[in-house]
Amino acid sequence: MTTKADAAARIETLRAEIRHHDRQYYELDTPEIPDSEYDRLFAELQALEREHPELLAPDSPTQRVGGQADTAFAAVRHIEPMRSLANAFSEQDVIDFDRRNRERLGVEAVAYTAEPKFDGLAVNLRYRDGVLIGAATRGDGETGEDITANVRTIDAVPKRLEGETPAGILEVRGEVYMTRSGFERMNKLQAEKGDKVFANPRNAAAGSLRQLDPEITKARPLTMVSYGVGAMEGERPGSHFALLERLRSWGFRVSEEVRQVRGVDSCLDYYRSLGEKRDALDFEIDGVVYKVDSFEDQAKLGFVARAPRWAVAHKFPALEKRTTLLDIDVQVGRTGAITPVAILDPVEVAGVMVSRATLHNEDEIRRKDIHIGDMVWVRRAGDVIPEVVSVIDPDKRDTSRTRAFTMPTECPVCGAPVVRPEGEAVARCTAGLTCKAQLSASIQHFASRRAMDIEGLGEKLVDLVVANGMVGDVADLYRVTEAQWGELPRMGKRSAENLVVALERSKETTLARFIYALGIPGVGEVTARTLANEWGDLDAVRHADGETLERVQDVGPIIAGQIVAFFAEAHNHAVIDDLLALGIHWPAPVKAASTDDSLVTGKTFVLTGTLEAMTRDEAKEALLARGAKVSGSVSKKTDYVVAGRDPGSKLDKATALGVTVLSESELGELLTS
Ligand code: 5U1
Repeated sequence: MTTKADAAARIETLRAEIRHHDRQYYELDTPEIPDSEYDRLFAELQALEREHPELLAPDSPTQRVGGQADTAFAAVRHIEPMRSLANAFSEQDVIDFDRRNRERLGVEAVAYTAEPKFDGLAVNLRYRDGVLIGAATRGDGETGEDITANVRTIDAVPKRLEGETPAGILEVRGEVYMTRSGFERMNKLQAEKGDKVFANPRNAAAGSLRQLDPEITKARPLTMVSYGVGAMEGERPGSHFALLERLRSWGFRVSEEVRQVRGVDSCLDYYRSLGEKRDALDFEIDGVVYKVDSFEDQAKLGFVARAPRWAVAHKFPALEKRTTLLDIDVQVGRTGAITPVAILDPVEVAGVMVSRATLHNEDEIRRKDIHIGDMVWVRRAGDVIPEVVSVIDPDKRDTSRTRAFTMPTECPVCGAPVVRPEGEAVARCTAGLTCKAQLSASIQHFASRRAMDIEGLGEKLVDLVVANGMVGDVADLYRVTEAQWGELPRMGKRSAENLVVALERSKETTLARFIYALGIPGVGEVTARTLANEWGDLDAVRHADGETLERVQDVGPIIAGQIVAFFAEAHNHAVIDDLLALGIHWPAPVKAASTDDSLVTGKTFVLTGTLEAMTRDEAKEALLARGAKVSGSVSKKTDYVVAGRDPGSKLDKATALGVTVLSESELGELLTS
């Protein structure tokens, strides 16, 4: 037990720190520490106050729910307070939570609803007779900020409820968030315009919601998921799960991942299985919420201080960790872009060891005031490359042990001059494909899964064949013989055989994949597919002028210019002709000849469950190639839901909305019709 004097001093420090971070988080949308670090400070304060109850003060951050309402927006009092959740950081915490519930309710096993905890911004929507009349942030739990005008711009928020509309007042609670892909797109745009770049999707969502101009909010990719109600006139269903169903029927988005579970083992199974999916999801979740399902039981359990006894947030490992930045290396990419890479003291971030992280470019290093030797926050989220988010206490850095980074003036691989054109953020090696780093990266891109999909041709092998001069361009790959592959270090006879088969197989491709594989700067998968769909013919793309290209959807003057510049190089035409002569081919154009007549053109599909004959990606590609749209969620606008094995709740929703459900073989028939 700490002495009272020590505890009092530490409590004071912790309260001041937490207040500071509350302001940074809730009012300024610029948190300085990740949530996990905040949770740690908060838990330490709670533990000390428990140990020394005489030091508890009514204004301690532990005695209130969340942030303070800001002055920029009008204050709104919630009809029913918005509670926060107690946290569970370990399985034992969840076991204790369940034991307390069983004891208090006097039952053998408790039924829970388990759901993802979205990492967004909690909001309260107010409806009168089924019509949206207001929206507010959580604020301090009693009073929030009026963000009605901004929330109205979010498509996922129903402005008028569907179906059997509830009479009187209804408060709906949920989380406004930004998808990972939306966040990446938005940040890229912000950086291009020289505007504020956000550290993570949560900050981006918070910053977007608290704009004074709703037009700005409207342009941001925000969505909302609903997870409960506050005040509600009229009859309530008997359980939380049934309430979520009702919210769905009124047109709210409810997570597809919600499940009813019974007993603590099922809770923990749910946690593990969602944890495994976490990286693959297009949205960030920071844990799982278990709620006692029966409302009658919830009422029996009641509340303690700031949180209900009947619910707990079981947290996932943090996506941000602190470590030392040991050095900054530079990497040469496919287009010669020189990217500074942080070499880190290896640290485990949410189950993965991270020892390198991108620093994007020189300007980012200056903007974040990063020096070699600094202590930094590192973030790993989904499939995105880990990045250095910020420096910890830059004001306290020991300058005798840190140094600033300078961009090299010569390419570290080939020695050619590095130039950074006026007004551009990226510095480039000027040697083109004579630089082995650029050549190697181009070949890796060409061979990658979403391009020519040459199985077995990984980074190390490509580096090797480039380094020893066996391959001078992508077409040379098809000229290397099985015997030559087999002579390479660590390449057995079997691997060489398989590689030759994979190369042969890759010759049968699609036009979209081929265009993407060429690695034209600015032409990603989507643009490649659009070009292929629009024209269905490589020659049309090769010889198009900028003006014609700009007529294609999503192709602006910059990308059009990059395509024209690519095809202005005689060398690129020579490589393409060589590839075609080596036998690379694709089916005759679908769109140009017959897409307009295709049964799937213009229709919206949702794919759910496991498909047998093809992957979901392949089915999606086939549909997109025929002019269909593929969406991630079922709504009244969905034309078909394709249900594979274990289809989940999307199938239930399709049935409820009367959307046509197709089997995989029926999809196959549609695609070939
Ligand atoms: N999914 C989910 N997130 N979340 C956050 N449910 C949920 N419930 C909450 C909060 C703060 O609070 C109620 C249990 C009061």
